[in-house]
Parts: sequence; C-alpha cells; structure tokens
Amino acid sequence: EYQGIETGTGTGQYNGQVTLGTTLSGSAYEMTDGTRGGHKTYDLNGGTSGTGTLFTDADDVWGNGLPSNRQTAGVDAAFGAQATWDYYKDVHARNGIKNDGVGAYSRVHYGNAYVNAFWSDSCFCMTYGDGSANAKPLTSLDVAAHEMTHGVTSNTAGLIYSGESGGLNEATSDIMAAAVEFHVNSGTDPGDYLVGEKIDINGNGTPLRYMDKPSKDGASKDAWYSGIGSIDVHYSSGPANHWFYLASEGSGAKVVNGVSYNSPTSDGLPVTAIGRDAAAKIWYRALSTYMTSSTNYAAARTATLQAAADLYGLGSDTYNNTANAWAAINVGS
Ligand code: ASN
Ligand code: ZN
Repeated sequence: EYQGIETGTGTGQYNGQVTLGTTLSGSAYEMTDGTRGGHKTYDLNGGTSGTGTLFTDADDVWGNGLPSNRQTAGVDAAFGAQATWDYYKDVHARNGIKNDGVGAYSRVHYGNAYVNAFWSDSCFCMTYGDGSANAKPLTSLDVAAHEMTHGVTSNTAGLIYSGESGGLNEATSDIMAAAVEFHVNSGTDPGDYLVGEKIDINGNGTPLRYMDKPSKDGASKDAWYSGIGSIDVHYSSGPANHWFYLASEGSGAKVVNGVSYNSPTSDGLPVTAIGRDAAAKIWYRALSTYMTSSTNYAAARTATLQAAADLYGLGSDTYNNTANAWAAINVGS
C-alpha cells in the first residue's frame, strides 16, 4: 500500500483545467494538498456545520467544469487555496496563513443556494455557498484569495472587523485577491482590479466591487471622509482598494488585460504608478510589520510609508508616489 504526494488534474467552473496537489491514501486519491500544509477540501453536501466528506477520487482527475458535478466547486476552491498559498510563499516568503507551514481547509456546497463565502478563525477554514440556484458557486480565484487573506490578516495585524480598521481588513482581502489573480495569470481568469467578476452575484454580469473607482458599485467610497468608520466594512474598504489601484497603475484611463479602468483622484492631482508588485509588497509589509488591530486610515498611510521606506528608501520615487496615492484618496497631503 502506497501513500504519497501526488499531482492530479481538475476542471473547475472558473479556472478551467488546472493541476491540483493531492494525496494517494490506499487506493483512493484525496483532495489533500500534501505540498501545501495538508490543506483539505471537503464537500458539505448542503450542510452548514462540521466537515461533511473529504473529496476522494479513483483516478485523480477531478470535476468537469459544470456545477452539477460535485467535484467542480471543490476543484476551484482547492485551486484557489493552492494559488493563494503559492502567492504568499513566492512573493512574500510567508509559509501559510500562520507562517508555520500548516494548511487550513476548505468546505464547499454549504447550505442551499447560499450566496456568500466566508473565513472563520474558529475552524481555521473557509466556506463556500453554491450561489443563486446553486449554479454559481462562490469559488472563483479572487473570492478564495479574499477569504484566505482574512486568515492572514487575523494572524498579522489583526485588524478589528468594524470601523476604519474593518474597512482596511476588507481592503486587505481585496488587494491580495487582485495580487493573487495577477500572480497566477490564468488564461481563464487573468488579473484584474475587479472583485467577484466571475460569480455574477448581481445577476447582470457586473462585478461585486471595482478598485479603480469603488463608487461604481453604488455604495463604496472612493475617498476617505470623517464618517467612513460608520458604514459597512465592504464599503469603507473602497478608499484603500482605490489606493492600491492608484499606486499600482496610476490615475486616469488605462487598459489592463483587456479591462478598461478610469481612476479619479480626490485632490485632482495625478498619481504616477509604482507598479502592482511594489504596491502589494508595501501593503503586505505594512500589514505584517506595522499595522495593529486598531489601525485606521491615517495610521495605514503611516504604516505603508514606513514599509516603502524599508523596501525602497525614504524619499525614493516609490516612497513619494505611495504618499501621492494616499493624498488622492484624501488621506494625508
Ligand atoms: N464574504 C464576506 C467577506 O469575506 C463575508 C463577510 O461579510 N465577512 O467579507
Ligand atoms: Zn471579506
């Protein structure tokens, strides 16, 4: 009897054909990623508690791209977890959510037509509903990276999930989700500054959130204002998402991977891009080194400037343009 680390193939609904880290146990393959901390993917089969059943398979070929195949959502969830793990390791030298090499787990097919996904600190796991009519599971790459990043935030800055720190917590998940998408650079889901563009949560093909101009969703804010701590954290995230877009790409009109953006600035002054790799490195270093549970927008600016000074030098072009992107969302000057 052989037991070992394997590489399977799967076809998800959003990521197309992918390779998956799996494990052979006896004569069955398990959706257990032996090379990424043993991250497991479970089928809740409509349940809302526990772990349901670990996905297993006879030939290590998983899913068929359709939501009617139970494994399909599992493929996308497992791929999202593995891509996010790889992103943190490759780009930020972080070894798992707690930086201890230990994997979390994912649960798919939560409830009935449940239109959400969530991270939980208590189970150290992420969970996905199947979406409207159980036809659009919430398992796209950006959603998976968003949820897993809530785990990273909990284990670094610990940003409290209300007030301005809550908006920064949400933005951290959106920012890292965009960075993961760009890092994977998949043909079926290229990188973008949209959140949830694959899961059709509005039923009309529009994304859940826009980082170039957050107010396009009808509720998020483009810039900081003194009462922003009283709105929902998924809307007070807007200015920080906007900061990331502006720092990455600069202000004005731009096309990236076929998507058109047009990013305004609150002070009317243009912002010169530092590039998305620098913006993501600065945000991650700020999150993991300088932000605390009560960090607000003003303190987030300071944290990223400290990070930019560490990484690129005080007064460098990157440092100065990092500050300019904050001024463009009405934080600092
Ligand atoms: N999907 C949502 C999120 O991760 C769940 C929530 O509201 N916490 O933000
Ligand atoms: Zn979130």
